[in-house]
Amino acid sequence: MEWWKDAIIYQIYPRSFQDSNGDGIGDIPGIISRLDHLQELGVGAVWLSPVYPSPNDDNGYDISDYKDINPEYGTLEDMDRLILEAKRRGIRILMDLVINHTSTAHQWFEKSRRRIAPYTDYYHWAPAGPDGTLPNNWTGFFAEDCWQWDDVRGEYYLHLFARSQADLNYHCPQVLEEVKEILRFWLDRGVAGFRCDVINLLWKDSLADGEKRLALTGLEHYLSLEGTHDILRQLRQVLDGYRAFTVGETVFVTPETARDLCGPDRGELNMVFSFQHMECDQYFVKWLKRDFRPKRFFEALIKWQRELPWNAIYLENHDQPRSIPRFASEGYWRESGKLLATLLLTLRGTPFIYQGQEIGMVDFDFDGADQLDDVESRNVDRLLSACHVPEGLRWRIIRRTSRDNARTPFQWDDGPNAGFTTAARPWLGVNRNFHFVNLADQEADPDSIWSWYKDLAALRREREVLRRGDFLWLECTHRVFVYRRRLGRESVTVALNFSDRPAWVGRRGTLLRSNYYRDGFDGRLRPWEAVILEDHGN
Ligand code: ISL
Ligand code: CA
Repeated sequence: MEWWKDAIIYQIYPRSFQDSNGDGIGDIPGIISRLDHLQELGVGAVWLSPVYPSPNDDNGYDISDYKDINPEYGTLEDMDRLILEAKRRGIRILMDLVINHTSTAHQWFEKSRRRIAPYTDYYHWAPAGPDGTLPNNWTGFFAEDCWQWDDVRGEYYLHLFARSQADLNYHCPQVLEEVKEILRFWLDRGVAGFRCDVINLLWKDSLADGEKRLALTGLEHYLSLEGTHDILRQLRQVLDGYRAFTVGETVFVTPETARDLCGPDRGELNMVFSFQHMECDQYFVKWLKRDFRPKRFFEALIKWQRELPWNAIYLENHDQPRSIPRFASEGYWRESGKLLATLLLTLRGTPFIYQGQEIGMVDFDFDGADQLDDVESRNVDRLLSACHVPEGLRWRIIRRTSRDNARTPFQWDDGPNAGFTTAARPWLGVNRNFHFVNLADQEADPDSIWSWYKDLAALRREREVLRRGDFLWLECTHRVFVYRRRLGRESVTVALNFSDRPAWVGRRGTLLRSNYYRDGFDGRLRPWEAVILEDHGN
């Protein structure tokens, strides 16, 4: 049963969801206490960003033990309780599987750096280059070198991400066996599957120099290689025993390369998170002007809708700025939140809602760099400052790109710290707009973004055409996107106006939904209006 074709999946960033014990850090008991919220929203599964023990250099994406829970978040018993309590509400739990790298605090790394068998080759170790330089010319994802010298071993190790995230070496066969064990460990506890972090980078074919590029030199030595496909097929054999689900986070994929990773005949992943539609907003550093191009965004979506039979649909996650200021307009905050919800929940594929998206949370309102936590932002800040970029400019760049934008605590109500924690200070600042943007207010308001999400989730459950129907685009201009979903004789049209001005579209039909009050639809869309129409005569 492909349950994931009918479900909406909700991403939780555990550190920022709900604190239960007043230490300012979200935790698993906190998540359990909020399961009713997720059930009300109508989600079928929850993906938890990492909850494993971790030094938190990259907030849990640096794992030091794959078979335990970070004491900050709770215990294995709490996790078991979460799985059970979620199941009682018809919600599955997905874990984040981060197997491209481990934390350097993992005991595998401790043993590997001491050359203790069988761990000696668990990581990519290399001596200095001939003239005492780094082993190769690769560059990493986080604005730092991707080689780090280790005194204990007397060699460098590879880290494509932060210095404390050492890349695992899949040329060493034990590594994959360890990963299979990890899968079984969690699947036996009742987890329904995994979101697989940067999963198309696992296999490095060699450590030879890469072709020089502006960013990520060395990419051709590890991007979506056959070795990775082979690993995924081996993991699939374990997963199949549990009928488990996987979504891969896959960087720099095209529909063609994505199909190789998640095509139904491939026996690898069930779907992937691709990035092309997310790259349709460019910031011109020179003018620092946001330049989101709706047409390119629609075209990217259309391309992926057409070329893959099924895929993951998302507009937000813990690495990206919030979607309302990014793709729509804070000036039309409510309309924009609903418009983006309409897009997310009516495209073909499995929609992923990121925590806070359902109440229209927006980017952080920090006052300065000292309030940042994200390792990437801090590295970028250091790099720009080394290049003598003035502070004001640095700050503007970081504000627009920082991953902390999406990581501020969930805004539950308008009490202290938005109901996230009873601590005086949460681990990351709460957005001061929580007085206007919070769940409690929106629950009381049938016209809120939250109510709209619930309503559309229900509509999607009722109308199979919205889940399983074909996708056909009808209009795609620099601000208007119109498409049709069709299943047998059922047909529904969605029309979206991504602009502050009214727009005309050449479609009619019975109005099912609009994010404005109106009786019928005459073809004229108001600013940031989204309508869903029932088509006739098909
Ligand atoms: O977030 C990014 C840029 O701002 C991406 O390049 C991101 O680093 C990439 O998508 C990989 O992300 C995943 O792996 C990282 C982790 O920091 C991210 O949070 C995770 O989603 C390393 O594990
Ligand atoms: Ca806590």
